[in-house]
Amino acid sequence: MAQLPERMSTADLAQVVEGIRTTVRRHSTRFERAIPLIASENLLSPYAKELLVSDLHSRYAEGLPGERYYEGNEQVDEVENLCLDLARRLFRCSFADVRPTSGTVANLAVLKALAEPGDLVATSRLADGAHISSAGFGAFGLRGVKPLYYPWDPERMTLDVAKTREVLRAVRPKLCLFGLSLFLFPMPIDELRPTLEEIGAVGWYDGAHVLGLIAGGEFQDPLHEGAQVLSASTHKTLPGPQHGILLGELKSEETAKRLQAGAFPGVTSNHHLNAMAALAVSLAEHLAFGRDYARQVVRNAQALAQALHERGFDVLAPELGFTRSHTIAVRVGREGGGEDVALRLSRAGIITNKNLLPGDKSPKHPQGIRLGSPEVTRVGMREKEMVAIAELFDDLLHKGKDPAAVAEAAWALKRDFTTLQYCFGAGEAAYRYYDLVGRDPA
Ligand code: DSN
Repeated sequence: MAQLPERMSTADLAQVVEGIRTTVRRHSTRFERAIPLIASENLLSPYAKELLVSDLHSRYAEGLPGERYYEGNEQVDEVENLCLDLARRLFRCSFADVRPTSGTVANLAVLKALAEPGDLVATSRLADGAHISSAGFGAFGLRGVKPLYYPWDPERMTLDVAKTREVLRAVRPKLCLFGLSLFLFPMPIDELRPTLEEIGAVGWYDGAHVLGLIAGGEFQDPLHEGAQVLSASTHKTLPGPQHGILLGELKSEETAKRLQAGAFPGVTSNHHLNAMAALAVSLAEHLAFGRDYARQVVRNAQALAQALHERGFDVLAPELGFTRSHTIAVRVGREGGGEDVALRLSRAGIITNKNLLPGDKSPKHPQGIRLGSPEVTRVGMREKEMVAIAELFDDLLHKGKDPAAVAEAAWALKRDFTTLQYCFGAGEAAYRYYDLVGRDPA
């Protein structure tokens, strides 16, 4: 770990700044040369990225458009009203709030608005794929609500509908959270809708991972299947800035007001106006290109899963076609376990993460890795390249090929895929991983 001396001159600090810039350049070049398969990451379009470093970054605008606590917000209001309109249009819904600054903050806003400390909130277990918001050490704990876990069907990698109905009827939670971070298949909300109505529970969907697929018509449509509110981050399969969003088909004006108050002043002050403006661009781009993008994301995930399966990898849910989303899960106990395999892949230029799978006890030593297709699709890769990526896995993890040689082969594959697709300006403003900060001189 870098250690700074206790006393530092201005010249020393200037050197520190240069060092930070160099390190970030090295990071950018590393990612340009790598095969990034983190299911929750994506690349921001040039026009959206430009707005992240605009003057908006320096400003405040608390409250709603037209009802601010600061002056100078006329243009901010114009952009935010557009952003809200684009969000409602893209998700075919009547309510949007684009002020949460992340997915977890959006989840906190929902918990603040729709639950009280001590309430039971139905959700999934972390080992079954839930986000850390559902944990006692996460947003649930912060709001003081208690998780009621859905019975899980590990074969189908989704909740067990019949048993869930029984549990919901017996316990009657007032809020039921659907949505996962290991999100392979749609959640059976439409099947549970009558039960939610019977017990008077609000259906809440965390759509962070699959937001761009929902918008692109490639996954389920939770707000029209029985969920009233959808919370999400905006930078996964929806390739926007790191930000958050609330969407809804709400049953009352009062719920809308509670959610807005949950967002501000509940869990935000300023809402990162630069990111909000970048989100507006990303929503417009997804309206234009999202259907094609979402379709290819799912096809690529399925092609990668199939190619890995054919090479002897234990990809989950083969009878169900492995996945209906951007994500696949691979049990890698035979290859050394999730922690070891993710590290070895990273040294060979393939970026993944270790992941809990059903039955796992230790988050540090899980059996699985999670792979996602959002970023490789964004740079134009298709099914053929997914097969080539599976070959790299096989070479490294089954045939014992040298990691440095695999990393070279990864860059040879990636070299033709370093510009962005599915956005405005893709051709003219050729996107590069190192665009604003420059290239690693090494
Ligand atoms: N940490 C993200 C993920 O990788 O799924 C969710 O916030």
